[in-house]
Amino acid sequence: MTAETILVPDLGGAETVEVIELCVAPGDRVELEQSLLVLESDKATMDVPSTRAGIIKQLLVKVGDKVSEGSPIAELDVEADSAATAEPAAEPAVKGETVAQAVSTEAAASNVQSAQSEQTVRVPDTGTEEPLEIIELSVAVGDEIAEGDGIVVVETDKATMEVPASFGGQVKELLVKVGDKITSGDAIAVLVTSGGAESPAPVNEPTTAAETVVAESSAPAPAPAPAPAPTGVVVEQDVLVPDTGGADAVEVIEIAAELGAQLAEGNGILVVETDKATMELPAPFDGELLEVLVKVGDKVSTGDRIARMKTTGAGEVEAVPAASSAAQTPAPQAPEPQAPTSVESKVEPVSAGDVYAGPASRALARELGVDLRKVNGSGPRGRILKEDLHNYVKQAVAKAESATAVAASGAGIPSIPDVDFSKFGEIELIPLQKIHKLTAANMQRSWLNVPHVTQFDDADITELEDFRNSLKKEAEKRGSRLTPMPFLLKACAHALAANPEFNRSITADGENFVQKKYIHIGLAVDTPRGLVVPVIRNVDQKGLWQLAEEANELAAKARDGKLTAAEMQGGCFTISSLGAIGGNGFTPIVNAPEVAILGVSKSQMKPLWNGSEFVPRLMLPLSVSYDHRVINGADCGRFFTFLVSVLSDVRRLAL
Ligand code: CAO
Repeated sequence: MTAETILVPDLGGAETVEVIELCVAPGDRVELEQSLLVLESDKATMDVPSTRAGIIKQLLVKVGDKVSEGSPIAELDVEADSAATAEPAAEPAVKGETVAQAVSTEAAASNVQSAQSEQTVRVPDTGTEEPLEIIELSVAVGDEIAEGDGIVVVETDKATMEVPASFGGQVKELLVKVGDKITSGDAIAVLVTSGGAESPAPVNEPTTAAETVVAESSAPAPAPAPAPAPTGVVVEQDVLVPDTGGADAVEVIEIAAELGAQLAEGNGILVVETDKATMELPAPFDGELLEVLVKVGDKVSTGDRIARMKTTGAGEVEAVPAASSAAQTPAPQAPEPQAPTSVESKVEPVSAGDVYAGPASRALARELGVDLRKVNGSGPRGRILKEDLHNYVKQAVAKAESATAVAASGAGIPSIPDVDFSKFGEIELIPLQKIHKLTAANMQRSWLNVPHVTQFDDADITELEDFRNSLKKEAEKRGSRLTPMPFLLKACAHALAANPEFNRSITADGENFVQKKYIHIGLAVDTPRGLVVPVIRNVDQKGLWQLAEEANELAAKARDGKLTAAEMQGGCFTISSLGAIGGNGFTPIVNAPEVAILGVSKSQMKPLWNGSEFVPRLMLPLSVSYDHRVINGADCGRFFTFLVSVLSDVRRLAL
């Protein structure tokens, strides 16, 4: 492995550009040409691809940094083979610093054809008298290294460079350590070379020029501004494609301005894209956009006509004919530029022009078939990042799945619109736990499928509470708690037995009722993870103490997240009690395919007319929601009256 430093390539004239996106992280393996980061000038975004395959050792820049040509951006661990084959192209469009030249040797004259010999590796001419700091030792004593393998890595304020061996051998001794400063001619290591090795090159005549790795880019250069119209002249001028930096036939991917728009110099007219960069072709002067001569998908090259604009000068000179040769003449021949003063700079981009994304994101969008205009960008100034696309696709898939579920249930309702709440203030996204998602899906399914009706009534539980309080001590002795819940369970079991239509389900095809001959009742339990409904079996066959124990045990298991799936299945009816929390009443949602549910609110002492006077009675507000496909209002009236009568006279529980 050798360390290579990737530098910022030729920026086509731009001085400093901003790093707006990092596409890789330390530890990532990158392939040749894979994008490392995205740079942005005021005119273009540009991917910087890797010119080596290897592993990212270190990123030397972060988002927001300003870089210019030659700035180091990343260090790569490159396998020797990869480094050897990944020399820059014959005519790299980049310039970069030269990594330390090849290592030389003291044993220049010695012939090592057959015998083993020790040779000292020295620092070659570094091109500077400044000492260079060693930041890394690339080899250890005992390592067999080949010609070209790095021995140490040194660093200047501009670049990190590797000092490679100009001959192979075994490292016998390292003469330097991290932090040492070295200059040309310093001894850095002793190698044992074996027979057959080539004679090393003499000092100061390096044999290997290990060039710094630089990123190559075909990003078009920013557009040179053609000459504007002379003062006082109304001119219709053609807008030409500026020097694209060698990239021929670049594709028009967006029309960024509307016909008739008053453009200020620099406002984008088109967006073009190469495989490496996306660039706006700006208006070269202030004026009105008369015509766009290309469409999305067209290929354009330097000098092609892309639009016509009208500029308005301040003076009173007659208009120059449209598309005259003078209008197309480049700057040097044109009259002295003077910006018209009367033209307002205002761009009304068409929808496609709103898209702000780099080439990597655009390529990914094409691959995924995503319309970028629908994606919210989370990057600087709303730029669309790759992760925005991934999130968009995830949401789209989730929506499609829930739409399928809704369609499958026959509802076909429109979905609630997706709102960007961050527009209105600070927000935080809290991912739904599985249990929340399940509850949401179950509730929605029930709400959409079951025609709900809810009835309300109050049960006089004065005597029930007297009885319960009288049993509290005994409950303590048994190590139990006796709340109103076991009484409610028992009363519901009686009411279900007496009103069998409440102990039914309807088959999915709507053809049959399923009459259950058992009475299993679910108990809605509020837990930190969400709502769960454990089921107590054969409630009709159990006494109050046993029901109290089972309810407490299942509620505790639910809160600890220890319920098994089996413990939450098989319910015929559900009790949802908010009695310990408060409220006068609520409309619970039927836990389908059950057909009814009891809602319990907080008991309250109320004045009750007994025929001759008002007496204080403890009243328990109850509600029953039911599936009107299975149960009629009169059925519920009977069920409810029965339930209330049992709760109001606990002796009836014994019947
Ligand atoms: N009125 C007044 N007090 C009540 C009451 C009521 N209706 N129901 C219970 N209480 C009292 C209890 O008696 C107990 O007080 P004491 O210890 O003095 O007797 C206290 O409130 C706490 O009761 P609890 O909540 O611990 O026990 P519970 O058996 O009544 O309820 C359970 C158990 C699991 C149902 C409950 O803890 C729970 O999770 N409720 C929330 C269910 C829910 O979220 N439903 C909504 C679902 S959406 O449709």
